[in-house]
Amino acid sequence: MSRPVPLGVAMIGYAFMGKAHSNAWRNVASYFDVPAFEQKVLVGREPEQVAEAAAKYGWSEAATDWREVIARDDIDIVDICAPGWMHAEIAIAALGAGKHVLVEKPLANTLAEAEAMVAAAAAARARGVQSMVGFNYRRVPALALARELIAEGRLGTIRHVRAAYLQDWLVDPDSPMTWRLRKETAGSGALGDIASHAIDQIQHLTGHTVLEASGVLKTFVAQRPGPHGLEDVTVDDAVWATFWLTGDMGASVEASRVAAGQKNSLRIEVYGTDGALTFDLESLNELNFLDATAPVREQGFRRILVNEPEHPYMDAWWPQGHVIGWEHTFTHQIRDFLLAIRNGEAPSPSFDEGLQVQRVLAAVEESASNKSTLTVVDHKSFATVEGA
Ligand code: SOE
Repeated sequence: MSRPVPLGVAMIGYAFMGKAHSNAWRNVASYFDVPAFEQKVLVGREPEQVAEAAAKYGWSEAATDWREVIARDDIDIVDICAPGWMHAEIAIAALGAGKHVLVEKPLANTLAEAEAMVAAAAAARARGVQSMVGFNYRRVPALALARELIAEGRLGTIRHVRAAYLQDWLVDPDSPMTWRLRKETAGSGALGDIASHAIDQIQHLTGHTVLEASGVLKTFVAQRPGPHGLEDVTVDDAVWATFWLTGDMGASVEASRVAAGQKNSLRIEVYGTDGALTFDLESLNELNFLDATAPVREQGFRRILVNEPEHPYMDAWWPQGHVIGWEHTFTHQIRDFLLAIRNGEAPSPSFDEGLQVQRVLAAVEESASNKSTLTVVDHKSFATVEGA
């Protein structure tokens, strides 16, 4: 479906994710063998701000009308870094116009939007037009290695996985309202924003999918300063969820954006019959591995520094031991997206995989709203803190 190279790229949105994706577009061809492309146009609503961002981030043009941009004949790829409420409309239109689409996670704000995006992606794929959702942590070399070890059976049968994604950028009750704190623009709070990464990891690392979900959602700060005074927060600050998956596997996920002191800590633990793995995004070059088949006297987690040329993606960067960063995962993501387009293959995670995560998010929300948790009857309070 693609025109002869170079592929023309348009990006919608230039905030945090637009900055991270732009960095990846600017660097990918310097380190990986990818088809030729041009960073043609950056799209945003504020003309002066988007023009400044385009110049800063290496885009040839700036525009304010995404519909006009996706209709252009010189655009082959649309990278959607806009807020979640815009994902479905832009992606469906771009796919319909024959453009390959990369969209930030989660796929959509609602299950219905996600299902419509999957239908559009299937129709486009039949015409050779590819689509991908940006769960970038799949491209952390340490997590890609973890998946290889699990697939090779080094952990045996996986029994359970624990994941926690903790941040604290909302711990101050006076932190102002943003689109991420309104249900109509974000869909949900910590659940869709960061628990979605953990849920994708649990399924991707193990190859199993969630069958049953239960959860509780909590909004600790009910109102925050908005443009016209205090405004109701309509999404969760934190979520606790438990899952049952195929393969008789259990899992738990917690996510919070008010976990004081935790800056961007995605911790994952995988426990199997023959071994275990632990990972922390704040030490993303390291994977801790336990071989439970070793003689007990020798057992213990050992640290693998995932910076050898043999490790996923690492042969493109520096000699062994020269660590990489959070932003490299976006470069790996763009590399894989471009290679899939060149090879006429469906990139992963596909919109279908994004829909599976969306189904899990919806199940947690429904469980939380059904109040399926039971009250501990006649509990005795041992509170010793005044007013606890
Ligand atoms: C939330 O602040 C956030 O930016 C997420 O939206 C990203 O997906 C995550 O990678 C970093 O934190």
